Amino acid sequence: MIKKLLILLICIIPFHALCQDNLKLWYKKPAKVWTDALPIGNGRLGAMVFGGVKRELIQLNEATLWTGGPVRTNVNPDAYANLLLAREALFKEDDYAKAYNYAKKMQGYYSESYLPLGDLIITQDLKDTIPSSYYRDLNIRDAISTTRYTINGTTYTRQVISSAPDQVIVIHLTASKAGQLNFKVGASSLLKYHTVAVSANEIALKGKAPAHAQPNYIDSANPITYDDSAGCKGMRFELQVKALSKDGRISADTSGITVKNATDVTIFLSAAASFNGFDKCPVSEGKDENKIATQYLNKASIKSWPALLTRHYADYHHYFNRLSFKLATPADNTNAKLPTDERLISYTKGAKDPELETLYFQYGRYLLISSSRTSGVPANLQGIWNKELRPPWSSNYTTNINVQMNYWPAEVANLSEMHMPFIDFIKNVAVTGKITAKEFYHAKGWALHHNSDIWALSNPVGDKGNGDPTWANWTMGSPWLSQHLWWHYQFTKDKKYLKEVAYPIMKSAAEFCEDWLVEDKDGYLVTAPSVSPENAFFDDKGKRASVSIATTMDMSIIRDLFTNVIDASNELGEDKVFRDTIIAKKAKLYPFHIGKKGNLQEWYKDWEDPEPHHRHVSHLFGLFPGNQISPVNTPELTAAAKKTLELRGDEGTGWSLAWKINFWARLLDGNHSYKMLKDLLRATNVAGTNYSGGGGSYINLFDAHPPFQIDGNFGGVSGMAEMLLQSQNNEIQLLPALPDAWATGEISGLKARGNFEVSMNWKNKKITTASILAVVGGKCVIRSNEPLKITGMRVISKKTTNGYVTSFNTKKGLKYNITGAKS
Ligand code: FUC
Repeated sequence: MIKKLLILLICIIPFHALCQDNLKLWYKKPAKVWTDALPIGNGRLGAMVFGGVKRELIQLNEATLWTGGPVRTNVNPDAYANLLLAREALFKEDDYAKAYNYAKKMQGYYSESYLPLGDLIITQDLKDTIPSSYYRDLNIRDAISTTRYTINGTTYTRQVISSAPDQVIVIHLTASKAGQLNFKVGASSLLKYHTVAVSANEIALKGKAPAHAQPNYIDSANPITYDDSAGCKGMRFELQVKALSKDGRISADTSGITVKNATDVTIFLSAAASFNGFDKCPVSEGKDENKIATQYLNKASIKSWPALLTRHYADYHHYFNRLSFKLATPADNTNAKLPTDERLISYTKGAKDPELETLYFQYGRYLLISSSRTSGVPANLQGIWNKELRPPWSSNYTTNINVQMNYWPAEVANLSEMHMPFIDFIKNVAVTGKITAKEFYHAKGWALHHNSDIWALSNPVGDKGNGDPTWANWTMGSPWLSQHLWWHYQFTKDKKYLKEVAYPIMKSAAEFCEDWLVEDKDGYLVTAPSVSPENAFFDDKGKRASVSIATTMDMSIIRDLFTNVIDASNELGEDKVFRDTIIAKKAKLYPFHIGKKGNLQEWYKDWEDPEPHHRHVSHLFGLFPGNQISPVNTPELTAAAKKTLELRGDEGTGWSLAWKINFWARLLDGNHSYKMLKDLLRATNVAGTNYSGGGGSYINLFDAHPPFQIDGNFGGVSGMAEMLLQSQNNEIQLLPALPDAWATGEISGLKARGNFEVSMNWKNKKITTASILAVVGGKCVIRSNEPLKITGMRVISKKTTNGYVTSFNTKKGLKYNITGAKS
């Protein structure tokens, strides 16, 4: 009764998220493999908590710990001559194989790799090892992981947080009976290191990162090198571990910290690397990692566990509690009562469980808050969680879909601040990208290719000729990343940011595009060489090829940038001369084509696909994340986009499934989006790399590419948001793609462009009540499936062929309450 009253009370106070009470991943057994373990993170320090009984493993990461050093000599002086030759082969000879070979000669070096920091191992001195009860969870409402088990009548509890305000990971251990905690804490790393005993209760692991690691897909006799004769590359790092207890005895030596006869122990983990910015040598110009880690440790370790928790909760709730999402749940939702591993498996077999879907949504928000808070260091392919020395695809920033997908939900899911590390990264890559544009292509502006890293690498990769141009020579990084600069403005309406940060970088990307575009024989502006990531075609002679002219993706991305640059310069009321040139060039861009199968053509010509079900669906960029194709504005292209998706099929790796949720939402087909969501949520335990049929989710709800890749988690959140709210066409569309399975529900705290905060309740697929908070004011246009009333205003909902349109002016800071006109 008291518990019920408490929940009721909590629900009345304005933190709606507290009412969403399904916010836990929990299990009845410890993690066996890494993708069973539970992620925590403060945006810089990450950990995977295994929840072991006798032996606990907490695998650690630090977001800035990468191989390598600044990109200083990564220029290929032969690139420009080969660019001219590639163009000649394409335009004069239609020789795609020749163009492919010239493209290889335009490459620079590979990117660096994101690294694991180390393992913390707690070995408990226990006579029995089989507990009479066992429980572990990750509570994403509070960002805390708990492991609890009972052995020989004593209950042991371990809680772990990664605190952003205190910049440490804290492990709090208790025993229900006095003096029962006896354990040893040790730390190790896959990198070069040595351990020192700092004091009677503290050890430190001092290490060094490699100067270079070859990507894991490159066969190399010597893939990891530590030496750098220039004394620049290969950062230093330090992990400090300190244990405190009120009653136990603690001692430390280089093998670890030993705790005896304690009842309550707090372990503090502090870590730092010498990374000092993308353009500084981490060795000779590096930060003092010892000083930074020591300062954090000293400040945190004088605080009590309750005080640390209070500060951690306040920080985390500030972001997480902005959004709450509930769906009507069947009265007997037995699936929701299962531990998460069994729950996911039975959901995969067909059990209905809307609460698992809303949990998945909030888990994605949790992961973004936990992995994206370090300036200039956005979430990489694995967020901040990686255990491998040579991780898949270097766990780097892959820019032909992956890093952008990480940030699709940032604005709409009300985590605009978490977008900033990516925006700061774009500022860095716009600096190195200027050198790449000039040195490789004799072009203005900045260029970026399909891979980058913490050093803001921007060149085409491939170790000068070893990369496959199908991915390595994709040149559209700068215009695509610029989309995020514009989105942040659209959602915040922050003009100062637009003027000082976004517009100059967007303009510089447009200048690169101007120089990169060439005229074809019909006078269209086209890109060449051009690829459609990472797909191929059969050319007119039936030969398989991949490097050609003006792929639909290239043209769509440039069209997107040009439109945004025009809009941005209009918003700022400046740069008219440049705007007019871009308007003129935009009109000459090679247009969309509908192919003989009724699909949106992927290539310059209507070529056949050797892999019709390829995981990339790059030619639909204009549908999502772009806004060039929509049922309201371009019905014919929309039909072609739909056909394309049908031909591509529903299968795909994790991120591909996630992308398709977004596509179908933009086609306003909620049931198909929902089908893709269910596919993304299907349980998988595939450990290695598997492109065919393995996409889904591991039991810790990490996205399975396979292997684990975090983009699908974030793309999934974005897709679910797109099903409920869209705002890409200067209007807010409420419930555009609601599936039958979500007929009744409520969401509060979604964001729409124009800086509107939207909440909605719906029943039987119809809005009952909604509200729009005009954070900055301005005109608001709503598109809805039924006519609407706005409390205290006389507005008319105009019937159109695509729902009803209601327009009104808003005042800054006011909330507008909406009801369905018929309700
Ligand atoms: C692209 C994709 C792969 C993978 C890699 C990180 O190359 O085609 O599937 O996601 O990035």
